[in-house]
Amino acid sequence: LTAGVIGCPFSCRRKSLKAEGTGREAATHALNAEQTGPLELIEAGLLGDIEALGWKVDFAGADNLSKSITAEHANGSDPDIGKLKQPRLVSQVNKEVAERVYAHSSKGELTVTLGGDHSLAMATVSGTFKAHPDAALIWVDAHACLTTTLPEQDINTPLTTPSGNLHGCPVSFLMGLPGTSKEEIPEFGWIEPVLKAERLVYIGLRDIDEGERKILKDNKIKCFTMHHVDKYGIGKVVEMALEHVGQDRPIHLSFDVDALDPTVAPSTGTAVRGGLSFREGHYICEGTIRRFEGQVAVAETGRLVSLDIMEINPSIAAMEGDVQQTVDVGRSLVRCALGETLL
Ligand code: DIR
Ligand code: MN
Ligand code: MN
Ligand code: MN
Repeated sequence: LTAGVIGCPFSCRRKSLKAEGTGREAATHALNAEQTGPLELIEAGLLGDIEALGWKVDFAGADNLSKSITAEHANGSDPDIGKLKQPRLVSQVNKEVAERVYAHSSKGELTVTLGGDHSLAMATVSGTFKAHPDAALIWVDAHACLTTTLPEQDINTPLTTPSGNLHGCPVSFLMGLPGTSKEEIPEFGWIEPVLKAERLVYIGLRDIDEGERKILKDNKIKCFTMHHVDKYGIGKVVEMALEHVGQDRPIHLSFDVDALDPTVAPSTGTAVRGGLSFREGHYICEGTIRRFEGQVAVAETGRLVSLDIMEINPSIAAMEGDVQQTVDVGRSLVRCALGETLL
């Protein structure tokens, strides 16, 4: 078994690009200063963790997106499209990462992508679904990451998000929702709408805007919000989620650490109170209770083909120890998804 590990220290937020000086080096520096999550995970020993679980690791480096992260983008020549910030940069980085994910996936490897920004799911889902067209996506997040399409929006820029941050809308692009077509936004024309509504299930949602609520309802997308986690318990929620997407599909698990409660994962950009506990987050990834009737988690299905651990941001810390805690959680989520707690 081989795990292809991709680290992408990357932010969709413009402030990350305000570097001292000019040139690619400055741009890369600025990004890394804001988004060293993957680097910290690697330095903490994640690759050794994975190998200790019996995997062979194919890792190409956590900071070598040199082709995409260019000085040109750092110096303001990437004007907004509608509300979207840094659209060309985000698109280019994702296009490159998508190729890498596909390269691993098409060899039959499990791909682990470390973020960095959750807009990277454009890449990870595109690459994974190209290799596994019948896959299902389990999206663990406080947020739905669906764009809103407002009728009053400028006709040239139908895509809008309240924040303009592209981490708020990767799922829309992957589903091909109105406003995301090649004609409407050619800058993202490489993204194929590979994701069908019935192959997507959310766990952990608790911060949904009105436009997203409508998209979720109109498309009958299965959601297990924090309300459902409280009501049914995480074992039942994961069981129902897997049942919903179908028994034999390959699974892509996209895990935004802001799905966890901020007391569990504090170093993240858009923390929301009332999230998953440490154990609930790990339960989704692992398979410790496979002897319980019917209740299985993602890893123990043996169908996990792609894992994203996203939005670990070591530049955010209110208290000493926050970064360490968040990096440790990310690391143990990966371990659990790769079988650590399987007997
Ligand atoms: C917020 C945050 N809805 C936005 N989205 C996040 O910026 O559009 N998704 N953080 O995970
Ligand atoms: Mn982000
Ligand atoms: Mn989120
Ligand atoms: Mn997210």
